[in-house]
Order: sequence, then C-alpha cells, then structure tokens
Amino acid sequence: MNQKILAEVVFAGRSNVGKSTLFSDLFGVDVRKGRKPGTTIKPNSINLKGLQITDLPGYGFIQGVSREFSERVKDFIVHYIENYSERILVAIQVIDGRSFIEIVERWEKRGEIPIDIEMHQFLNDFDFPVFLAVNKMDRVEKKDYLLNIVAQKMGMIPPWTNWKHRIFPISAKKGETENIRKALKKVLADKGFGGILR
Ligand SMILES: Nc1nc2c(ncn2[C@@H]2O[C@H](COP(=O)(O)OP(=O)(O)OP(=O)(O)O)[C@@H](O)[C@H]2O)c(=O)[nH]1
Ligand SMILES: [Mg+2]
Repeated sequence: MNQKILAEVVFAGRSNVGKSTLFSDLFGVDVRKGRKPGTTIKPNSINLKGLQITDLPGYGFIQGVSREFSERVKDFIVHYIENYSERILVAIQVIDGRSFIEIVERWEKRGEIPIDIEMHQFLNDFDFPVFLAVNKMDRVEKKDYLLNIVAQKMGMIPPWTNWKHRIFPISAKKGETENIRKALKKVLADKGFGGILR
C-alpha cells in the first residue's frame, strides 16, 4: 500500500550536478536509475514514514537533448513545486561548483538569465527554505572566491560565510556533506520528522 505523503523534501538542479549522489548520501537510498538524459520527466521518490523525498529531473540544456525537451522539464518542475508547495519542508537546489561561473557567464553573454539563478529566485518565492548545495567542491581550487560569486549571483550579499544556513559547499561523491545534513536534520526535526536522517 502506498504510504500517505505528509510532507516532502525536493532536490532540484541541472543535469549531472550530483542531485542523485547527494540524495543517496543523505538518505542511504540509491535512486540513480541510469536513465538516459532527455528520455523521461518522471521524478524519483521514496517515502520514509510519511516524508516523501523527491529527486526531480535535471533541468537545463544538455547535449543530445532538444531545447523543447529541456523546456518541458522546466515546466514540469515549476508546476510540481507550485502544486505541492504546501507540503514541501525544504528544497535543496544543487549546483556544480566546478562549472557554475563558466555557465553563468555564458548565459549572461547572451543576455539571458542563467537557469540556476532563475530557479533559485523561483524557489525563494515560497515559504519553505531553499538550501543551496554547491557540489563537487573537491574539484574547486579557489573555494571562497567561488562561494562569494555564488552568493552574489544568487542574491545573497557576500561574504558567503554570512549565509552558512543557506549555502552548503559539499562533495556528495566523497560523502563530505556534514553541513547540509546537520541543517536538514534540524528542519526535519522541527517539523516532526526527527530520526529520519542519521
Ligand atoms: N568530483 C565529483 N563528482 C561528483 C560529485 N557528486 C557527484 N559527482 C559525479 O557527477 C556525476 C553526476 O552525478 P548524479 O548524481 O548522477 O547527477 P544528477 O544531478 O542526479 O544528474 P541527472 O539525474 O542526470 O540530472 C556522476 O558521475 C557523479 O559521480 C562530487 O562531489 N565530486
Ligand atoms: Mg539524477
């Protein structure tokens, strides 16, 4: 029987940033389906004692995937969050710290709003907190430099260290996720879902 969904945590981010890796690290459940990007929009969810954890499909343009499909994914995510905003306790937006600056500059050169920034603004308009997981920090050399740019681009006045309750430099692959785990644990415990995260 399907368990009732009382509340939800969502993971959002571009393709290949490490959403599923972080999901697995935090919840100990492997949700990577090895799906070919651009073939399905269905999110992967698990239900832990009434708390649904949802790995949303990756947004943004990726090689080999049509622009039309990317737009459909974005629309899906926007509608999903709007539909379920009441039960969402926290949204975890994952970005790839290694490629963030390059991607943002590419969009800005074209005079467009980078999709990660647009998504961040969209998420921030709801009542739930938005955790920004800056992943793949094991591949970043000038860490504070990057994190200050991330903060600034996402509308948080640097230094990033003033935003440690919102910005979480992590390496999901290496299991270096203690900062976000701790913050998530607290949000969940405050909402009556203590004991779900180890
Ligand atoms: N160097 C490094 N690589 C990482 C890290 N986290 C994830 N990766 C790698 O990044 C790639 C993509 O990881 P996924 O977790 O599948 O990314 P995703 O965001 O779920 O991708 P989609 O499901 O396609 O949207 C994999 O090869 C991971 O091993 C990290 O902290 N550091
Ligand atoms: Mg994934």
